[in-house]
Order: sequence, then C-alpha cells, then structure tokens
Amino acid sequence: PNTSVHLAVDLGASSGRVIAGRIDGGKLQLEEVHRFANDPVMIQNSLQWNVHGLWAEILEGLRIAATRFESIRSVGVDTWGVDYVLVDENDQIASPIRHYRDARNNGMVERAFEILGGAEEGRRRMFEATGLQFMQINSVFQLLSAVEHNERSMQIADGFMMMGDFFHWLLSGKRSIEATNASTSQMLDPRTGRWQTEMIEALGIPTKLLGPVSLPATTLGNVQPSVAEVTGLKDVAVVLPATHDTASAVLAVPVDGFAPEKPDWCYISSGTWSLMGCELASPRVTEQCSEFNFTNEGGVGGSTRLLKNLGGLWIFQQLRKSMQRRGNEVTWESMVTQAESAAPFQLLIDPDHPDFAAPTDMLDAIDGFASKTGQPKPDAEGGYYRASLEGLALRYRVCLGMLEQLVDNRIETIHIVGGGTMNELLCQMTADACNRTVITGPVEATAIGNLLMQMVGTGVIGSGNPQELTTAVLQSRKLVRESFAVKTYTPHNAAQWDEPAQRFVGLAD
Ligand code: LFR
Repeated sequence: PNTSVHLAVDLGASSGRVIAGRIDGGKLQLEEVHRFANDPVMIQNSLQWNVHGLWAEILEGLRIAATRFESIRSVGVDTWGVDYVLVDENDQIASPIRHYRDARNNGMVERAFEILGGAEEGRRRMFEATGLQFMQINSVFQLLSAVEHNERSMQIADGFMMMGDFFHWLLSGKRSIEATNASTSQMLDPRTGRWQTEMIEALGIPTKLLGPVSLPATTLGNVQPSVAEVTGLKDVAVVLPATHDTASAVLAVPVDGFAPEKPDWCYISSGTWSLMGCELASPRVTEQCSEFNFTNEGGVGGSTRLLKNLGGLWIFQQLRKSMQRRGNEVTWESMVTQAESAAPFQLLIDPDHPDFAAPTDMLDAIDGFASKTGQPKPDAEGGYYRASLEGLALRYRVCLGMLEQLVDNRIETIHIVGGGTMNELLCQMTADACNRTVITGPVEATAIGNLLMQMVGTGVIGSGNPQELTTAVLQSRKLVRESFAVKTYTPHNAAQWDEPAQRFVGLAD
C-alpha cells in the first residue's frame, strides 16, 4: 500500500488552506492542516493581494504538516485564475500584485478591441485567437492596462507567472507557467496551448515575459533549501497540479468518463464564482460560443473546459458583510434559514450585472438594482438572501440552455462540486430551476483535484507521464467515487420557475 502524503495548497479568492491527502484502504483520505483568510488590501486606490501574508500562511501550513506526517512526498498549489506576478531579471517582484476586481481594468476590453481593428473586428480576432469569454478581469486586459498606464513593470519585468506559478517559484526556486491557469489569461491558443504571440504583440504587451507552458503533473524539482529549513520539509517534490482551481475541481467530478464527445452531464464548480460547463475533448471556438460568451479554458490531459463564469455566491457572501456593517452579525446557517422562509421571487436579480461586481455595499447595490428595474425591494432581510440565490439558479437555467445548444445534446445531470454544495437550498433551487437531477459533492473538489494530479505526477496513479493522462484521469475519478459520498437532488417544483425565468430574461434587455 502506498501511504505517501501529498500536500495541496488551495488558494481561493476569500480563503486558503493546506490539505494533506493520502490513499489509505483504497480511499483518498483528507486532513485539513491549516486554514487562513485571503483578504485583499487597498493600497493607494488599487486593490491588491497580500501575497506576503499568503506566503507566510503557506509556510506555516507546511511547517505544521511536516510535524504531523513523516512521509510527505510532494506539494502543489492551485489558485483562482487570471491574476499574475511579474518579476525582473534579479528575481524581484516587478509590479504590484493586483486583484482582478481592481478598477484599473475598466474599459480595457473596449480598448483592446479598438487596437485590434475596432469593436467588431477586434472582438472577432481575439475570440478566434483565444476562444475565451470576454471578461475585463482576464490577464490580457490587466496587462493592457499596465501598458496603457505606462507602468514601469512593462520595461523592467522579464518574467510572468500566474498566482500558482508564483508560489511554486517561491517553493522550488524555479519559474514555470502551468497550462490550465495560463489558459485563463486570454493569451493562449486553445487548440495548440501556445502563446498567441501576434495578438499579444499587437496589444503592446512584451512577449519576452511569456515563457514555455508546462502541463499538470510536471515535477519542478524539490522544495528549495531555504524553504526546507523553515518548514522542515525535506526531499519533498514540487509537482504542478492543474493550478487553476476550477480545472482541479473539474478533475474531481465523480463521473465515470473523461472528455466525452457528446456530454450528457455538466458541472458547476460552486464558490465565490460559479463556473458552469462541460468537459470536452477539444475546444469549440465557434460563432455561437462567442455569441453566448462561453470560454474554452484548458483542462487536464488536453481536455477543454467549455464554461461560463457566473456570479456565484459572491453576492450572498457580500450580503453578510453588508449586515456586519449594519451591526448585524449573521451566520451562513441563519442566512439560509431566512432565505428559505422568505417569499419566493419577490425581486429578481441578475448576479452577473456589473452593478454587483465590486460595490462598496451589496445591500445598497441590490436596492439600487431593484429601483432601476422597477421591482419592489425585499420586505425583510431574508428576501435579499433569497434573491441572490434565486438569481443564481435562474442564471444556471439560462446557462444550461446555452450549453445544450453548444454541445448539441441534452444534459441530464448537473454535478455541483465545491463549497457551494453546502448551501442545500441553492442546490435544490438548481434542480428545480433547471428541471434536472443535481448531484453534489465532493465539497473539497479543488483540493482533491490538486492532490490527484500530484499523485499522477509522482506515479502513485497512472503511468506518471504528463502526456498520457486519460487512464490516470479515469482512475482518479474512480478513486473520488469510492472515497466521497454524493447527494442527489431531484426537481420537485420545476413549473414554478417558468414565469420568473421569463421575467429574468427580460431583465437582461
Ligand atoms: C474561480 C476562478 C474562476 C476565475 C475566477 C477569477 O475561483 O478561478 O475560474 O475565472 O476565479 O480568477
């Protein structure tokens, strides 16, 4: 039996943790070693990540793990997408490490289109080159903003890393750019996995920043001596998982299959964002995909994650902050209970409306949206919570319809993975709004996917060759099915959602 321990560092946009995993008795066993908050900080009007604080927490987690486990074999980091770090030739950080919600990206999508030939031609060119949905948070627009603002980093930087790569660099001393997270940059060709040099140059972004792209399961080397010393981790390999959290989460979906030609299941990776889509064998860079604004992100084993970013539990989470600001400390449980007892469909909100992207106060933003769209404000606190969940479920319904058109098949089952599966009200709403069976779990999909890919990279699962991942993925998913329970929700009042769904579509006009 192989009982070697692997450490997943899983950084989400609001919290991070270090989770140990090992296969024991034919099951994947998890143990949370360390958990910490990830709070961005406002520095001179720019929203930035506290990477020093995060690194200190990661080191602390690794130190605790080293005291707890003897045979630690590898460590790997996954994070949210799109954000990056620039370093100079002396291995110093060359620019502020910004949060994707920073306001400096405003207007950059339009600016990029203009540079690339105008609103229509620029959009067409960029989509054709990258197959990605347009979101101003994408790295390419952040870099364009740096170019447009004459940021010094554009002259002094000589290396670009996504967030996971950055922490792998700190761990191993080696620079790398892992493929799945790089695919969120909107600078890669989804067909070849290579940088779209011509487009990048046209935007004035220095291409010398962009090094070779590495596949998940690649071993970078061992933890570097300075890190080994402070953590006590000796001879531990740094192995690239799918560093994009969503790609790791999708790997941990408990299905029997991989990248089907005609998928009849889809996933929702549910957290601060909801990433809803299908896993496919190859990208769909089609007109319809562009029209629906879906993305072709890179998955493990050369698969494509055809998905859409939906506003997730962000609004729900921010409502809690609004309440705190009003001196009202509410727990998640009580928010769900209050949402449950609130009257349905009082106020419909579109979770993807720009008003909700980064408001100072979410409750005020919802009130503003209500009056703007001529709807009544909720009569009680629970009404706000309920509206944020119903809005999301309605969004899922619309997204499902688009997905079915894109993959030209009926989606029978929706798999929800991630922290959002704990919100059972939302899971039931999803089954009802979409009129489909919903299967939830595992809740720790991202960390699990991270661990699985490290096991693949160290030869614990599959052949150990990053080029031959199909069998390894099938084995990984089997292990997930055998290790973690799932929960099934069947639709029971689907018809109730028809009228609100029509109103909801009207909201977008
Ligand atoms: C989810 C996620 C999404 C990405 C968003 C911003 O955590 O990684 O996939 O679009 O965060 O990075």
